[in-house]
Amino acid sequence: MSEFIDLAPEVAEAFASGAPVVALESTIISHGMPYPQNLETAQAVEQDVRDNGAVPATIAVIGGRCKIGLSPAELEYFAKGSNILKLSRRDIPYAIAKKCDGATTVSATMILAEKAGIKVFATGGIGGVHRELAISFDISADLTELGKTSVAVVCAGAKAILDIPMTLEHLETLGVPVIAYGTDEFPAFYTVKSGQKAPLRLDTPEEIAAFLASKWEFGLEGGVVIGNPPPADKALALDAIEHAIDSALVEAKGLNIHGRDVTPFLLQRVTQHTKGKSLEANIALVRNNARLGAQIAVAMAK
Ligand code: PSU
Ligand code: MN
Repeated sequence: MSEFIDLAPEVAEAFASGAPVVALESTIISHGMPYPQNLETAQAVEQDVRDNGAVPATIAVIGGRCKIGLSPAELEYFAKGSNILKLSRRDIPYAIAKKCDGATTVSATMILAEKAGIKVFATGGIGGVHRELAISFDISADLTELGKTSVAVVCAGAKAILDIPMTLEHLETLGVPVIAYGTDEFPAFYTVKSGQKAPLRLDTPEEIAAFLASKWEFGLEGGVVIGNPPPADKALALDAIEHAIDSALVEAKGLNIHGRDVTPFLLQRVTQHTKGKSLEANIALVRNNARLGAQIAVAMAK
């Protein structure tokens, strides 16, 4: 194990006994949801992983140490904390050298999960190609990471704040398999449908485990996107979310929000515009992804 990494006791035990482990990210806690829903969700998600036979490892950087698994007090700190950096790949060395506290995005969580030997990671949604790419040139570092780091990311697709067709095109260019779970369509986070057919479809955790084994045992490095549709009873209809997204995008432009602040800003505004309905959907889908992530990790351990 790298000298920069600390394993939580529960995770160290899981490694020692060969028990399945699922990585979880911390940006969704610190920058993706408001308090206290973020804390309740982070705790529920960890329990969902346990209830499905795996051990949760929420990943973050504390005082420059890369933490694989957080204690309940650390989880609370990330939910309440205000001076917590948002870390993607480029920011990790800064956080380590300056002994900062940082929440890991999908890209940074994938890196630390891979270094710790964790193959499955569950989150809400991945970053992607932003709308009006030609103006902002904003493509999430998550996509580049998926192109090279061998971790499976269970998510509810990409949010409709993004350009989903361009995101799928870019993932193809990067050689990243995109699998829809139990459906033909790539999910769009808040909504079950995105209007885009997923490139691949698999229907059971065992099929996904076999897919991952074929990819990595053959030496085809890089990540995999597993798009798990949000639970139907909490998912939103497209017309319920479209207006909220459009308003949030206009506001972001007016306020000249850019770089790493764009996604947290849009998420926060969409939550306000939908009067919390999008947050409810967000919580339900993260938990749904944690359950599937655990089932995949269990199938891989067999
Ligand atoms: N999707 C969510 N909530 C989040 C994020 C995505 O539903 O909090 C976070 C993830 O950590 C993702 C990051 O990796 O946003 C992408 O940020 P950016 O668009 O700046 O690359
Ligand atoms: Mn960006």
